[in-house]
Formats: sequence, structure tokens, C-alpha cells
Amino acid sequence: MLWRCRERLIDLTRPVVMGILNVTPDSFSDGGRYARADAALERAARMVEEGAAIIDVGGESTRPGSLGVEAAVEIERVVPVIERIAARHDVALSIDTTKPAVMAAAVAAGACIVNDVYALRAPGARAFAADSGVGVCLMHMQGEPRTMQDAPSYDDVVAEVAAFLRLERETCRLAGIAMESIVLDPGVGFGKRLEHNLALIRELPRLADLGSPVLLGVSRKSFIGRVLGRGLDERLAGGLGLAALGISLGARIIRTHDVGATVDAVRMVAAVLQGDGI
Ligand code: YH5
Repeated sequence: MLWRCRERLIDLTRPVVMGILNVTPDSFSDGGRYARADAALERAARMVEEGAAIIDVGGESTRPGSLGVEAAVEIERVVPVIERIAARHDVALSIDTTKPAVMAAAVAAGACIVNDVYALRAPGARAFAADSGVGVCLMHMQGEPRTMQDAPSYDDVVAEVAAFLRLERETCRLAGIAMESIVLDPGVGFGKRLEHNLALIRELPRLADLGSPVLLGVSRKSFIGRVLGRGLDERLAGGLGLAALGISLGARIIRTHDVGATVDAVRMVAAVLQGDGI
């Protein structure tokens, strides 16, 4: 199973890890633009060493309650970082954005994947993806980041998320995006209550049955804190448990802040499932 991301083909026969690289001012102590790019580059080098197949660069916070930033601000944050990682490392770079202008600037700088929590629904986003041949991650979200956790509601969360992803994938296909370039993501924590998040993970095989690779992002999220009674920096073991479970239920890509530990966890699960110990 290969994920076509421009000229790069990512082998998903074995599960892979996507490392999260936030380049928002709240993620790095602010010594200005260059200090920020330096710190981000160091973090990226560490993630590559630890075995990340993909680094997901984001310049806008999409956490619950967050407000948007302008495209120009996002571009100024992510482009220097992407350029410098691409110059030094042979790793797939993904841009975490909903804005076509940011997608275009990031891809010109060296990114080959668009990770869009809005599933390319912004005007021009699908056309950009089709024309550039990037890999895309289509994620489910109910509502929008500012208000999505106010009152999430579903009759059947798994059926509704699966129907949304199937429909958005088809819309992307009709817009000219290759099927082999599309991965799907249930969007854990994006307009979901605890019970919804747990059901989506438990029933991952139903999403994998849609026939596209599935990406799962659970790292440090609030629902782990809710279940375990743990603060933000105490959720590693919970996240590793879920990464292992996610892979065993059919996810192919795990998005995480904790690359080294997650690579070990998913490689161990893959060794058991595939029986080859590699
Ligand atoms: C995702 O699941 N998530 S940003 C709140 C946290 C910790 C982490 C309260 N972008 C996803 O990571 N892209 C984000 O603690 C994503 N899938 C994809 N494809 C939210 C996040 C986070 C939020």
C-alpha cells in the first residue's frame, strides 16, 4: 500500500509515525523569527532520528476554542521551517492548514502533503491539491474549532463520520485528486464527546473498510486526560496504548508529539501482526 505524495511514495505496508511540529508562538519561547526556526529545525532533526516518516508542520492552532490567524502570518511561520527541514532531511513534510494560500506556499517550500482538518472544503483547496499532486489527509470535524466542543451530537457517530469521509473523498476524486493520494482521519477530539472518541477508536475497522489508509491523532488529547485523570504532560502512556490499539485495529499512520516512543510501540505491534520481527 503506497501513499502518493507528489513525487514521493510513502510505503504504508508497515504503519508509520507522523511527528507534530507546531510553529505557533505558544509552542516556542519567542526569541523572534530566526530563533523560532532554529528551535523547530532542532526538533525536526530529533524526530527524524527517532524514526518519523512524516513531519507535520502547523502554524495555526486548531485546538478547541482557538481563533484563526491570517494566511500571511501562518506562511511567515511555516515556510522558513519547511525550507530548512527539506534542505537537510529526506523526510516527507506535511502542512497542517485549512488555507489554500498556505498550502501553496508550503508546497513551494518543500511540503508534499496537505493535512487539513477542514478536509479541503475551503474554496480552491481541492483544485490546489489536484494540480500539485500532493498527498492529502481528509479529517472529520463537526462544527469549527472555536465552538466544536460546545455541544457535539450524533445519532450514530461512526456511521456519520464514515459517510462524511466517503463523501468528501468522492468529491476530491471528482475534483481530480488521485485516490492513491488520499488518507482518511476520524478527527478524534474535533466536535466529539468522550463517548464519541472512544467509539471511533473502537470501530476503526469500519473506517479502514472504506479502503483508504487511516490516520489517527490521539496524542495528548483531552479525552486521555478525562479517562485517566492526567494533565497535559502526563498522557504519554495513554497515548501509546491508543497508538498500539489503533494500529491493531487498522490505522496506518499515527500523528504524535512523542515520536520515539510511538515508533517503538507501533513497530512492536507491526512485528506481532506481520510475524516478521523487522
Ligand atoms: C488529528 O487528529 N489534531 S491539532 C488538544 C490537545 C492535544 C493535541 C488538549 N491536527 C489532528 O493535536 N490533524 C490536530 O490537548 C490534526 N488529525 C489530523 N489529521 C489538535 C491536537 C491536540 C489538541
